[in-house]
Amino acid sequence: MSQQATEQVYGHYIGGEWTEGSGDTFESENPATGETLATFRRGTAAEVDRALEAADEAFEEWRELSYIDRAEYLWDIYHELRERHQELGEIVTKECGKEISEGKADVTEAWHMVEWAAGNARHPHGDVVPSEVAGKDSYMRRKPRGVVGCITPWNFPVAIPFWHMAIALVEGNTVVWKPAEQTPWCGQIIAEMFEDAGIPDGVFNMVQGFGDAGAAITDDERVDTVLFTGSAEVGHGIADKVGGEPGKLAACEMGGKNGIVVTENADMDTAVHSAVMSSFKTTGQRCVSSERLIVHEDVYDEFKERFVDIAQDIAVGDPLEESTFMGPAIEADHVEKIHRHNELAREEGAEVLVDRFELEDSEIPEGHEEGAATAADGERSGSYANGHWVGPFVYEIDYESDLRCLNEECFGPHVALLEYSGDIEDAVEIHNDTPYGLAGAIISEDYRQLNYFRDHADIGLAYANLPCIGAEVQLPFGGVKKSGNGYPSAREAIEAVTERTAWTMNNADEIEMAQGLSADI
Ligand code: UN1
Repeated sequence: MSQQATEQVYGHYIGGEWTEGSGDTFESENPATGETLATFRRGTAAEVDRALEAADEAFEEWRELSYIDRAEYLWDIYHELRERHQELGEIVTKECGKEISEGKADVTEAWHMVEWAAGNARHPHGDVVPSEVAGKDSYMRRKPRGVVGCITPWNFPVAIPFWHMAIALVEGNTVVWKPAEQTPWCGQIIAEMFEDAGIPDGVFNMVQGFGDAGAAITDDERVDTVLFTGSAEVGHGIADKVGGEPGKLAACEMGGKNGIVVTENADMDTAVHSAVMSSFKTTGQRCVSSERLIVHEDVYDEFKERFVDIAQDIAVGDPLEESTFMGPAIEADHVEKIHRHNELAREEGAEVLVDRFELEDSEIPEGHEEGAATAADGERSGSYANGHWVGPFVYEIDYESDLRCLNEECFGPHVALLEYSGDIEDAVEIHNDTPYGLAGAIISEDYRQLNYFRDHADIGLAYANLPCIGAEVQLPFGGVKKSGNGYPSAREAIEAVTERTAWTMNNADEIEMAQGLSADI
């Protein structure tokens, strides 16, 4: 599949073959223009069943290959991702609305993960463990768990599928993957890459579709591990259901209500820059985006003035233009959701500092045809008129523990400024006061404050003097509290997709037991 939309209806990749299946059609839409990119088939329980059967059947042979042979297929994909960087970056941008440097970074992150997982195939995969008994050797060996179900989100439509699948496959599992329903085009392209790499039939399977197809995967007894990245609502359902079944395992990474602490001795340039990046990149639609800025009273006014100035002017626009900072929101329903969060903050007493939720017509990108942007009757026209545009919403509010606006994730360019007084302990108390615990940052020149934050912030990803977005693939990516239930990426994902065997071998002629246990009969 290329850059051009076609009349074709795209289906699923199951057992090494393309199939349309029996489901209804749905469309992939460009969130900046509302235009249809391509048409796809919705996966039904029947397609999921065939995909699971294919994955189950393929497992026995796939697991017998060496790690290095399995990784070979991924190296092919690694090269393809690199060669098609620009093209794929543009496709990511067209399908999920991220501005182009982010679209390309998504592809870069994908090949980084493939490189990490495939390179890992040349590392020993276990441990040598000493024995109490001189004649014995003990090892911890890993073996694949079997069929891994992967459910991935739209905001990283190329990178996150590889977080899950590259690791699962190199470790010897087979995969059934459902891409997000908002980004099926990226799903189609990734499936074509696996096909081109010649991966054996049934080892990799892709079923397009919605939540019902996802549930058909996660609920099936043939699935041994579920790797999920997405909303807390869906992730908790999966964690409860799958985690509750003996022998099954779920590693889920979910949302956040991430905070940045700016202390009294922060460097202001670093503070403002980090907060802007964390709050507005990807239009606030990263699970690691910040929605709370917790700022010391001594620097509050200066920080507020500078942050608000930038939020007021930040370039929302055509995501294919390099000068754009924020593209559109993903879809109309999401615009509604962001609106509800903005209104909730107002109802709870927010002092609104920036409200660009409804962009002026003049702020909507002009489209490439003549006379675009605003027609004479005041209605928007032009190719971007139907985009899902939203701008920054910044408010200040007196911190109170149970305000919903400070506890519920918006997943948009919606951010609260909270003024604190006192010490780092007071800031961290506010920082930790949400049900989530994914990412956060501290901006401070005092190493004691940095260390305190590192040790006491209830989060999985903590940054010092940096934005709280942009983690590298070799780090564990996951959180605590409502944000996490396992880590579906990097080294920790290996734990989720492998079983451990403690293998103890006797090298002596006699049997000698540990713990002084008598071996006499
Ligand atoms: C997400 O927001 O869903 O750390 C993933 C980052 C990226 C991954 C974000 N590497 O910002």
